[in-house]
Amino acid sequence: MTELAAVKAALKTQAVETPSWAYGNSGTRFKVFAQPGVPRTPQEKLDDAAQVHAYTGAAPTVALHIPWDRVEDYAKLAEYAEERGLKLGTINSNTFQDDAYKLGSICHPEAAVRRKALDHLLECVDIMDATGSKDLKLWFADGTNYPGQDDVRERQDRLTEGLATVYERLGDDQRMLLEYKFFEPAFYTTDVPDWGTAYAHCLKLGDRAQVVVDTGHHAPGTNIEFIVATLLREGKLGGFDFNSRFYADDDLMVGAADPFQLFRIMYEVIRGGGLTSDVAFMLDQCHNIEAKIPAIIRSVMNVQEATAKALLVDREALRSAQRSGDVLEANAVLMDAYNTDVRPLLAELREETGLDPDPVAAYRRSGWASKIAEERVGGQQAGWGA
Ligand code: LRH
Ligand code: MN
Ligand code: MN
Repeated sequence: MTELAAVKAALKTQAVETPSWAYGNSGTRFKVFAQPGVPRTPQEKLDDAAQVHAYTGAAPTVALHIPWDRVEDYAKLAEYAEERGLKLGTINSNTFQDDAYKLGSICHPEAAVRRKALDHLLECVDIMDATGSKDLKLWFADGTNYPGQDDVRERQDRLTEGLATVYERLGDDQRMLLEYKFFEPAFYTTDVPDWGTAYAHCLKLGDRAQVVVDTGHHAPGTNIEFIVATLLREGKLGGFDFNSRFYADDDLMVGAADPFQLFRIMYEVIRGGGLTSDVAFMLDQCHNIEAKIPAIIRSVMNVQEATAKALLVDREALRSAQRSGDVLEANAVLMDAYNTDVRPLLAELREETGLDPDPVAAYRRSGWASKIAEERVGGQQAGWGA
């Protein structure tokens, strides 16, 4: 295989999971700007996700968030997805929007609240059994706002206990993906604030517990690619929640704020064998002011572009520059790949697989946006308040 053919072959295998909540209305705590035609049901979110997959050919799975995507019959929802060429992906738990969770969920000081949270997490595994989902993604809003508010160590003990119970409930082919976030909604301590804490818990739990890197969940200046490289070395990188941040957990389109960072991350993924393993590439985004479906298409393309550039790194040349201590040359090799315009390559790849070379333009021409604007009245808010 020529080098370019190998790059193309690798790109063809990459799948990006889209989140159901990105299709619904969303906003900040100041205002939700409703858009015409947004889905009213989980089924309609899947209809939109099918559009993204139809034009990119690279978004075959959709993540659900429970209870935002609550339905009577999850097996039926999985069938609905399959009829549209999709599969249901990661099940995301939600232990952050009930009044009971004011002081936390599985780290809450009261046993009754911990039990409620645990029951929800166990229900999420039941849902996975029904949908055929392989991954359970856990993110906890747990933490404290004031020094002394609760015992930080005891909260870790409660977390350990709760996670172990969920882990034991998992099937042999199911994984638990633990997500960290450095702050928000808690401002003083967060119970899973960083990759180290998540890693320590996952290590204790076992092989089927891995860490999720949400790219928006780090302090400014954090070297995320180093975290990625480390987790991959340890066999503990479960996947990504991709998005962009300028200031906090902005949930903007992946690759929009810092495409170079995304390239560096993808380089470490490829370097560590993560493209051919079971690292999950998921989006976790909200499209507050831009049209949602084309933004999600754009996001999938951004991941593909960063991946293509990372695949184009001349690894031989890089290694030889690194070994001979040629700092400038090593950096130049990396930058050469980053500065390559991979759009023609990706367009060619799409044409080879029977897709339109320009997925956003093809979607715009399709008339789907005006069809749903006409047909759907009273679209659902993504998550918050849903
Ligand atoms: C938390 C988070 C987590 C949630 C999602 C809606 O900030 O990143 O992944 O499930 O947002
Ligand atoms: Mn996330
Ligand atoms: Mn987030």
